[in-house]
Amino acid sequence: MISTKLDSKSLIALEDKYGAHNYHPLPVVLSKGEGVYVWDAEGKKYFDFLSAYSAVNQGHCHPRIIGALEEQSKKLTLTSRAFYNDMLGPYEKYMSEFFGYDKVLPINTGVEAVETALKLCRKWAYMKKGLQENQAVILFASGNFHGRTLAVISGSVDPDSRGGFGPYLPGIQIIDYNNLDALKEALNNKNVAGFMVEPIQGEAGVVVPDDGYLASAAALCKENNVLFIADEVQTGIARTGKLLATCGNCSCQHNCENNPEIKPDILILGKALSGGVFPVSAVLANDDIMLCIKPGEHGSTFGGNPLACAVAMAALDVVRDENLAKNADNLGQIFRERMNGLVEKSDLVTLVRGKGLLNAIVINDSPESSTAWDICVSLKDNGLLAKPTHGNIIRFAPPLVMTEEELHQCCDIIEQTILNFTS
Ligand code: IF1
Repeated sequence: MISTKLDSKSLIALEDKYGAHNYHPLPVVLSKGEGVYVWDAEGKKYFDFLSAYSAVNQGHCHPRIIGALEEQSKKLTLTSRAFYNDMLGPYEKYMSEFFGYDKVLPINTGVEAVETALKLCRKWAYMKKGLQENQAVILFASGNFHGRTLAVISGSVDPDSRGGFGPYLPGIQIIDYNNLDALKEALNNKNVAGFMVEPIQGEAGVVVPDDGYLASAAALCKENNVLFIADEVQTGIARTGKLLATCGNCSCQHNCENNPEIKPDILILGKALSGGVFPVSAVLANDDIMLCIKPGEHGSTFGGNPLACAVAMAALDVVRDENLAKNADNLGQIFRERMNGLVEKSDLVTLVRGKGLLNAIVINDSPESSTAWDICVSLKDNGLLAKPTHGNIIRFAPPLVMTEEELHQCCDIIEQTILNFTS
């Protein structure tokens, strides 16, 4: 076990001096995690209500996932795709069956999977839809977050993510999120090849679209021979109370009857696909789309490595065997009920929204104020870690292995912190 003897203050000073300043973390230094808990360098215990941005859905250091990691790491970790390996085929079969697609393209980080989907969509547009070379347009929704590469920030409207990094990639058009008229209008352009969308926008502050928006958007795309591309990097793998937020046609056993069938033409997964152990992402599609990319046209040194295959299968086994979608659904309802109670009692909280265990509360102050940040610092002092987004919104996304009793304990902490909060 690696043990640093430094205290939190010195560890923060090290990051400040030697690390690039591309983050502004909450002042807490974590050194251990187990299930729904993390511990700081001084040994103080916290409930984790961020789950590494929904990567740790299965809880920290899940023994089954770590077991798979340990076992495989002693056997074979990386071959590159220059050779076959004995884990990739079984993993690809597992993934395709688990999510109901013909094929999977394995890659590493979320944003690489998004890039893969964009490339696949463009290729399909030229090979199958018959667009003229270099003419393809992919629609993005305003308020989106799909990662940090140049292609992806070219489709962002967030000045922090985008500003100062130009020139931007052409062939991207941004339309209003949750607005079917905007989509219809954009689809008049025959060069549109795809629509990239998050089923719930995480970074925008857990923005849940109207019921029926996703299904209608998918139907409009189909009518216009445009690929409906779902970025489920954050919403996928049981986070929103179903295996997928677009669930309706996959092989999961969860209750999807309130959801009309939405089957994305391209499905993008990441984060919790590895239970947060290391980066594992994937793009799924059927043959007519996936086979548009040929040998040599796309890939990555680490994509599909045997270690990732072992870890991801264990991570998905846990989601299925521990019924994490159902648990997220149940606990999410309790959480929103409790937070709605708080909205009644406190002038500081105006709204709670979300699905499953992807939720946010809106703080009654301007996005420029430091109130939400200060509340998160108080929450930390009271033993619960969460992070503000877009100034006055606090996102709450605990690991999905939480028990009902633990959730009530957490709601008590949130309630007490907010009722006692004075700026
Ligand atoms: C950071 C937010 C979450 C994502 C969706 C792709 C990616 C992400 C829907 C890229 C990544 C992360 C990255 C992290 C902050 C974070 C985030 F607050 F910015 F919006 F989760 F809510 N699609 N989201 O949410 O995946 O390449 O990072 O593996 O600091 O950038 P990645």
